Amino acid sequence: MSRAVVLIGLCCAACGGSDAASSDAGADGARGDADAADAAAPDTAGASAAGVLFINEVMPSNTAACSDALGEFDDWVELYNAGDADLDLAGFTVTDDAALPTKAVLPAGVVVPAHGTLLLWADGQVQGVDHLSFKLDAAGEAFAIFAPDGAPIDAMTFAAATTDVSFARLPDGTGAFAPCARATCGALNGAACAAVP
Ligand SMILES: [Ca+2]
Ligand SMILES: [Ca+2]
Repeated sequence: MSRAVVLIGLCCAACGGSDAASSDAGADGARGDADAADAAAPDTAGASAAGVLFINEVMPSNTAACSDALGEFDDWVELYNAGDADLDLAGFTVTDDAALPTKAVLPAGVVVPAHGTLLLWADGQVQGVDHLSFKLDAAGEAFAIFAPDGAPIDAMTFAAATTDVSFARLPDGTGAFAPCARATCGALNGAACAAVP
């Protein structure tokens, strides 16, 4: 509680520095006057993800829809952040097994941008922070995501999948899952999935 510390704090508060923003995680009430530094700092509070973060599209059988950075056509799950702040998913868990909610723990560096999407590759391969330790079952199963404290964020189940046809929410985030023959990997489902041939 030295005088120097107090002065530094006042300085940060006065200039709206990012240090102040990062120390008050979850201070959603202050977002109204957030500056550029605040907007750039992902929100790591699990509670803020509820009702904002959604499983948006899944593809359990992929041979031609889209490939990962290594050119592999693997299973994938698309997350959608309907909120106004980026969501840092470090410590969140995902699973395809209701009995194992912590099957895969998302590492640092997994961020879903505000009003944007993030693709997670369910390929069982060690190829980056956005690759999961398990694959999806094209015969049908489930996918769910939980906050670091175990609070359920979103969950869905899917029936047997047709190759290169995803299950996509319409509208994004809130709608029901329906087969989508024109999958939108990492992009909003929008109108592309509206027409099923
Ligand atoms: Ca892969
Ligand atoms: Ca999509």
